[in-house]
Amino acid sequence: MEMPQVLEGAVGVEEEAAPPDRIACLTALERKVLWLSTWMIHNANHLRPSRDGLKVGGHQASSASLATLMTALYFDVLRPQDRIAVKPHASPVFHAIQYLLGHQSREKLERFRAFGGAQSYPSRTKDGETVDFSTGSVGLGVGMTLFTSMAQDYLRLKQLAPTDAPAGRMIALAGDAELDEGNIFEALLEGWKHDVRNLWWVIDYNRQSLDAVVSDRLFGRIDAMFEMMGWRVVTLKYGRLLEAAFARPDGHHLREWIDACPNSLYSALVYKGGEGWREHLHRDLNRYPGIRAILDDHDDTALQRLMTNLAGHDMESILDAFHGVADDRPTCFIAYTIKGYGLPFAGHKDNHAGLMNLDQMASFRRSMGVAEGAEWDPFAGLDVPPERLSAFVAAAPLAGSARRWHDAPRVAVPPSLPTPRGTTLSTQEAFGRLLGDIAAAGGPLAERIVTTSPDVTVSTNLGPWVNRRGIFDRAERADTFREEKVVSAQRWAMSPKGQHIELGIAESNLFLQLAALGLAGPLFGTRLLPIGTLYDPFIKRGLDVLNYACYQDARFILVATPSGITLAPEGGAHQSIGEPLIGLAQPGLVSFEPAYADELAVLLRWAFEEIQREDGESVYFRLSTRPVEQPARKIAADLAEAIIAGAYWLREPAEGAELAIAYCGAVAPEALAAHRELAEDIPGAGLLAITSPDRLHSDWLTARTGGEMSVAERLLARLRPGAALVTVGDLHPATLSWLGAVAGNRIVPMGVNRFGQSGDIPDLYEAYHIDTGAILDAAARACLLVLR
Ligand SMILES: Cc1ncc(C[n+]2csc(CCOP(=O)(O)OP(=O)(O)O)c2C)c(N)n1
Ligand SMILES: [Mg+2]
Repeated sequence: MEMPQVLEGAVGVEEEAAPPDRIACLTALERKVLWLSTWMIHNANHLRPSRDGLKVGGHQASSASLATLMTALYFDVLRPQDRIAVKPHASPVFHAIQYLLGHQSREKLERFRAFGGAQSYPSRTKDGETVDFSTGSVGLGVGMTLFTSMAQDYLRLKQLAPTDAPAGRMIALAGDAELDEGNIFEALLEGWKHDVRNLWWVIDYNRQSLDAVVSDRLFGRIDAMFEMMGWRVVTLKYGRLLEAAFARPDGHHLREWIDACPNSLYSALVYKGGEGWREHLHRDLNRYPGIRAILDDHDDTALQRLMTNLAGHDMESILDAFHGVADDRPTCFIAYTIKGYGLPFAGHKDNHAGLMNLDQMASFRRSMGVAEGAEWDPFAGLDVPPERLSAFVAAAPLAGSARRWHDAPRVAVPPSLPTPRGTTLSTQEAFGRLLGDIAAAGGPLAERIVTTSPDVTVSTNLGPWVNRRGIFDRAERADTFREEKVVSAQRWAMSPKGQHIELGIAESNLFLQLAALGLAGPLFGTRLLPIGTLYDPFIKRGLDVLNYACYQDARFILVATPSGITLAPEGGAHQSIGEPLIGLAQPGLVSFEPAYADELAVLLRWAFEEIQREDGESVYFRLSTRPVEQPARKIAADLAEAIIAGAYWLREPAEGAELAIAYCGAVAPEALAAHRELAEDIPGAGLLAITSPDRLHSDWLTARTGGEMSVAERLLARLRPGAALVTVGDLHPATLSWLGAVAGNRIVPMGVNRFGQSGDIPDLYEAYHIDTGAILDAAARACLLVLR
């Protein structure tokens, strides 16, 4: 059999080279994709023995809804450079398609939702290369495609990615209820501001969410909204059967009837089938002879097929729509579909978690022509010969290789970064200067750093960097204030050369942008070193998105500043408390809270390496605006190592000391003062500088299971067993209180666990008991505990 020739990447060429039986092959594959996805879920729930009594789940109805669209995309439309985010609960369809493409094993399908098997929701880190973007938290995969398209533009406009091949299209397959998520609208607006291109959002418009049928009023607005943002909207409403019926005499009455049919009635009738349609059409349209003729021509089965013939299940309509778009304008396809299409619970409002029972599955299997025992066979029961189908699949542009990720060369990082000069500095100031110096020095590191911030560029001290490196835009845009000779400390000209992406105030967008930039290596073959800045308390605004970015192993540096009640006059609404616990608990993110500029210089350099290490993580710096007197010292290699490991003795304790104070971050001056006073009564007391509660903690956990001594244990071993330990920081006390369990020290954890308020640092530190006096009191209490 002759292999059809498919040329990669050239718009419109696929049409010419397409084999004549393309529709037959695709329709057959669609049947198989529906079958396999349904069977995979059935197998997981009914045939695999359960050891814990839990329902396994899976989404047969949500999968059926996308079977046609995904078949069209994966076997015909997508090119290797396109990247796709799949609606989370269509994961079974995705795995079935990868299986047919030869990129997924039968074992993994049999173990769908089991340990080591195909994942419930497509996961980059667990399912591997076939997945471009992880999904799961609805709305985020959709937004992710938009920011990845911006990342692609960033690279291409700077010639950092090859421009001889066409740009990839960033494609999201979205459930209609995903559009309720606010992050979608935030992303849309940002995308419009940045003139985003090469973006397709395909909306699986089945008019059902998890709980119910969605509001009729909603979609009247959706297309207008996309158009307002400069998108092309392609509505795929009726399939060819229905269009043919509408073209018959009186057919327009049928169209008007369906157009006016409320979502909930349409869904209910889909569920009821031919008889239900007949009853309603008879009641409402019987006066038209043409409609009576249509009803007479269709038995119940044919009438159900006709009335459910929406364009999102009509292969030819879908292919026409996708191939009809040849430019880079962002395009929203609103594809009318049916949730559970082809399955017995199609259209039922409660079908989201519905699973076919054994009898339903048996009759579905027979209707699919699949013999018992041939359930996993890739091409059994189809009306196109298997060898023809396998040749067709082999010719799909995505069939060639399972490799979807690029190897991106590492960016060289200098052995050290110069410590910002100054006797009194805040860590935020130090950060600004460090980046400013990197910008001035130039070279490979400076070329690959890209910064981004949600409207807090200046107030998080990115100014020195931006002044040297400029703001990114697809077009050149002048700095009007500068041209008009109005004095300003900030240069604000924009161009494709710029290396700062300025976002509007939407923390969710910041984290999606960081996720996209942080995947530039595997997605586009060129590593970027993204740095995002925001105020520490607003991490929580974007927290699910930060988690999403980490879940798919995107690599970036997050600089959160200002932080804590140390922000003093700004007041409680801007003062963060629990964020260090996020730093401690968030997988894929390592956090630091240094006190001094020289520590930050060591850590920032390390972070540029860490985010490039194969099993590295993203890095979160919690910084402060408080000017702090800097230690006069040169950092030797062993001290640098300790700073990175999370702690070092700023004042060494005497061997077997009775007491130590352990501090983290901006309270360093109070801790030093308290230590100085204590030294008179307890001469051997130690002062432990903690740069990363997170690193110390995770090292302690690892060491406990490995039987080795952890960094924290080694440090605390200097003290007498059971010695008193006071921990203090402008952070929730639980961040450090676990230290008491490391070596059995009597601990008094201090920190902030109430909302902050306006004030100056002396007033606030006193009111929240993290001032010198409070540390001394705590030390006294801790010593009493030891004596008791
Ligand atoms: C952020 C978030 N909240 C809630 C859920 C639970 N959830 C999963 S699917 C879904 C509704 C899906 O409706 P739709 O997007 O229309 O997809 P359909 O199943 O209709 O294809 C919900 C609420 C989730 N996955 N993510
Ligand atoms: Mg839906």
